[in-house]
Amino acid sequence: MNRKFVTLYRHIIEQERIHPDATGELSDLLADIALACKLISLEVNRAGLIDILGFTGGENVHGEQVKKLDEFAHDTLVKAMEVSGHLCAIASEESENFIPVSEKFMGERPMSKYICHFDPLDGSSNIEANISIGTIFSIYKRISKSGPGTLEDCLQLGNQQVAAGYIMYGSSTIMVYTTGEGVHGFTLDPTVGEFLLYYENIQTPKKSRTYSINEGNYSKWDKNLQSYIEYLKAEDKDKDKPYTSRYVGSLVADFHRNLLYGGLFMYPGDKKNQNGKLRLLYEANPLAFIIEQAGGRASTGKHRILEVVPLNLHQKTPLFIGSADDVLEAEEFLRK
Ligand code: AHM
Ligand code: MG
Repeated sequence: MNRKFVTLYRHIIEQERIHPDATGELSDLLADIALACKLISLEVNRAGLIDILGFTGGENVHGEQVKKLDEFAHDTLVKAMEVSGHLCAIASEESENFIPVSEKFMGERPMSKYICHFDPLDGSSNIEANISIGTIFSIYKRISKSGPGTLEDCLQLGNQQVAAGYIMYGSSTIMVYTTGEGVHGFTLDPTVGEFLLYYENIQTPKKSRTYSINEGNYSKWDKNLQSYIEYLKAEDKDKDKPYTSRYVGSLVADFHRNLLYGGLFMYPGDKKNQNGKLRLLYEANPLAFIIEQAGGRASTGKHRILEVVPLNLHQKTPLFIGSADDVLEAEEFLRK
């Protein structure tokens, strides 16, 4: 297959054909996300120019209100996705409550059957330093029968996801997604405005020699985690140690590097924040679905992420995610 000519949309349609009962609605949603993220990508690229062009004072050159980028990303995703009529609710890290999609957009389709969760612009505090940031999304089928979606629709176990993915705005813009049939990666070719396939069926190495964690929090961790990190840093040729440390501080960038090369990303709970910093619905669940599809593992340190019961929309969770053998070893240390 000439990969140059496999666009994201063609790939999604080919995946859809694996399921004879598919209606095409999920494919539409993925295409809508891709469109929204092309717009976000343009805006992220322009972010560095905003100071130079001098429109930080609230208005841009067109006299329009300049929004913070994460707000822009949230609005763009909501607008792009609600018009399809396939969603009955949206939940976003940028919004306190979920957004029930109004009957207006459901139009002919009061049975709109999907829910979408997203973190519109993760790592946005890194923008000014030109560090890669990303959008993370996750799609579920509704539980309620009709009308606008409910909180119950939004609070489903991660193992109920039907699709998940992320877009990384880095040296190039890439999109990685799964619908439960492997993990596939695309690069945005800005000349034609298309995401083109660059990596089909990504499998992450079973064992790595890279760990990613904010070690500045060391003094707040429990003893078992401290000794696990010491263990990773100790010399042991037979175990391919010491491990190397890589931490961007931008989840999508850390996750993507570890997905391709192998690695263990950790954001644990600590004395101050028992459940760490990352959100179950917007960050942990979608990345857990992807890593499992790529042969890796995702855990709270004790339990499989995809089986954690969400009790509220912005619930946080400790996260240990990446190469399966490394996550297993971390779990062993934490149990001691
Ligand atoms: P955000 O959702 O406010 O952008 O925060 C999430 C980010 C992740 O991208 C990253 O992994 C983490 O925060 C880094 O946190 P820390 O600076 O505590 O290491
Ligand atoms: Mg985030």
